[in-house]
Formats: sequence, structure tokens, C-alpha cells
Amino acid sequence: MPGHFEIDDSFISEQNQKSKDWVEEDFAALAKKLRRQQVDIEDLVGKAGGFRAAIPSWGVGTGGTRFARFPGEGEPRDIYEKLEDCGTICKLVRSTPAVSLHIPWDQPDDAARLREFARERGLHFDAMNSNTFQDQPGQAHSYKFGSLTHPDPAVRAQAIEHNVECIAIGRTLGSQAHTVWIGDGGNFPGQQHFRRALERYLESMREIYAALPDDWRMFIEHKFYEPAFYSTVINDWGTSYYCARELGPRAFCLVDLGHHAPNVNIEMIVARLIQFGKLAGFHFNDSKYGDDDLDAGSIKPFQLFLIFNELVDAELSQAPNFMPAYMLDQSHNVTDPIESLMMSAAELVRAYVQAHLVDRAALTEAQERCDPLMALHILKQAFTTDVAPILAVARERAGGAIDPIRVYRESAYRKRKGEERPAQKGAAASGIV
Ligand code: RM4
Ligand code: MN
Ligand code: MN
Repeated sequence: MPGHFEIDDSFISEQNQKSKDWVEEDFAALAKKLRRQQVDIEDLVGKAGGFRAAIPSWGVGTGGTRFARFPGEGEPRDIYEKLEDCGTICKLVRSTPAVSLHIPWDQPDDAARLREFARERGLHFDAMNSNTFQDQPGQAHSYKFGSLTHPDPAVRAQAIEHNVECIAIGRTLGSQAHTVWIGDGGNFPGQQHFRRALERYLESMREIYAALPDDWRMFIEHKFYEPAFYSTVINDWGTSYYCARELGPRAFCLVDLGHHAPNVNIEMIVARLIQFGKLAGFHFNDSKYGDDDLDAGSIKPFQLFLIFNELVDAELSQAPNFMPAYMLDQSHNVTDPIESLMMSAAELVRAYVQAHLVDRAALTEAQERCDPLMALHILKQAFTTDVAPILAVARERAGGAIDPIRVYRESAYRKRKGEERPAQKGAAASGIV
């Protein structure tokens, strides 16, 4: 897209000059403090610099609720503009070079061209996402009463075919994973035969699994309610785990943080899936009540830290089959999606670095000595350490912004996009997520 406004590297480094003093001072002070704990700050900068999470293609557009959607200025109008925004996010934070594509919301007209367009912006494609929870124009059969588990085999066949097509598109894009989330379930007791629905799910998924290229993984995403309000077919991690096992070694369980009942111990679910070699990865977001899709770390940062504590524990102990795919899955209804995604990406790195600060030898000792207070104290010590200077330095060394939100605002990117992307009259959002 020639002539489209971009934030250039020299602007970022100019802006970084303004923050240099405090960063250097705070970094030196933190290095000193960490030395007392026998921690080399450079190791943590390395960890921060190596962390990667994917941006969902649907996340850069303004989201909405079932009540309303309030479109923002200069929203991306197609997948190319969405990739422009993803490129901008990555330029500033440097930890998000992958995009997770949703089909058909962001169905490419020419997948090879899109891959090249992404590559030119330092981006590539992570897991594909299918959609059999909505009807598309011209579709032969409706998903009103389900897709992969629908009683009518013709509906199931259509949903299977859609998933197979997603894999084919993903192949051209260079993706290596396919995520299946279905809205199938029941709104009323008795509506659906629980066991029969799950049998049908497995039957359908076996066909999709058979279409996976050898070097691909399949991610099963569970969710306990919504859009079905009484029961869902893949309701929890136990059902997801059972299905992943039934399907085969390349099927894994994806954890979306918003897809559990309130107060569920998600970090423990994560540990279980790691132990069973079936953790696919995450859709990160945060919630107060349900599948709120709020920004990662905004409501329960300690929970996010505890999840990363399990992940880092698995990383350090080289747990088998441990290759988690990290993605954000949020709905930005009242913020600029680019700002939310940058902040959320930073929250993930923060939790990851803090989890690396846990004194694991001391924690094991406390656990073995049955000393709960000391165990909690060790975790809290890591969680309360302000690692912001580490994140800032890691970003800066990678060419990103010390303060991504400030640099983004200074650049007037959004205003420029508002001029470049006049709102299309009557254009609908790709979906309410
Ligand atoms: C679902 C689920 C899926 C996402 C859709 C839009 O609740 O989280 O991952 O693709 O929303
Ligand atoms: Mn999700
Ligand atoms: Mn969700």
C-alpha cells in the first residue's frame, strides 16, 4: 500500500531518547537489586526479548457487545489494513510478529499475496480459526442448531468442509495450526442428547484431523457457555482433553482464559494439560464475569502470573510436548484496539519475566517442607517485583519503543488512518466478538 502512513524506525528512536534517562536509571537500580537475589538482569532481558504472542486478525477492529458497537476512527476496513495495524503494533512492541487469522471474517482473496504483504511488514501467520458459529451469505445449511454436531449429516459435512478449507488457506499462508471453536450446544434442557452430540463431534473432527498436514497441530477450544446458554458440547478442559486424546498426537487443548466459570483455578488446568502433554496454548484475555474478552492482565494480574508460573516451570523442566502457542483473543469495545493490544502484549511479557524471577529451588524446598507461608511469599516476591525496566530495555534493544503507547500517540497514527480510511457507509463489523 504505497503512500500509507507508517511509523518509521527513526521516529521511534527519537522518541526513545526522551525516555532514556529514567530507563537507564531504573534498569541500573533493578540490576543491583536482582544481583542481591543472585539474578542476572541480562538473562531476564533475554527472556523478555524472546517472548512471542500472536495478534488475532479480529482484534484490531473495534469489537462490540450484543447491544451495540461503537466504531473507532480509522478502523481497518479489510485484512490488508488489519495487517498494517498488526505491523504497527509489532514495530512498537516487537513481541507480536504473528497474526492469527479468522475465516471467513478475514478470508484472503489471494492467500499467497497476503502472505507476501505480511512478510514485507515482518509478520507471519499463526493458527487459523474457523467459524461455524455464524451463517454466511449463500450458505446451503444453517448452523442455528449446531455445526460439527448437528443432527443432520449434511450440516456436519458443510462444517467439516469449511474447516478443511481453512487448513488449505492456512497452508498457503504458512500457518501450522488450526483452532476449532464451535458454538454448538443447547439452550434448553433436553434439547440435545449430550452423548450423541459428543460422538458426532468426534466423528466430524476425525475428518478434519485427517486433513491436517503432517507438520500441523490441531487446537481444540472449550467454552462452558455462550452462545448456547444451557450446555455446550466442548464445555470444559476435561472434555477437550478426552477429544484430543481420541483424535491423536497432533490434537491439543487450547485454553481461552474467558471460557471458564468464575473462580475456576485456571493455573491448575494449565498444569494438568502440561502434565498430560496436551497443552496447545492460549487465547489470552481477562474477565470479571464471563467471556468478557477484556485486556489481558486488566482484572486478575495475579492469576495471569500464576499461569505463567506453571508455564515457566514447564519450560525450565523441559516438559515433553510443551510448545504453547500464545495468542491474544480480546474484544476492544471502548479503547483503541492498537493501544489495548500493545498493552496486553506487554502484560504477557511482564508475567513471563516475573515468573522467571520465582526462586524455584526455594519454592520446592518450601513445598517439600510443608511451609505454605514461605511458598506464597516466594511467589509474591516475584509478582511484586517491578520488571518494567526490563521490558522497556528488551523492546528498545529490538528496535521497538520504550513507551509504546506514548510513541503511538505522538505519531498521530490513528488520526492519519482516519484520513486514509474513511468509514464505508453501511459497512458492518466483521463480527461482534
Ligand atoms: C469465541 C472464541 C473464539 C473466537 C470467537 C470470536 O468465544 O473465543 O476463539 O474466535 O469467540
Ligand atoms: Mn478464544
Ligand atoms: Mn471467547
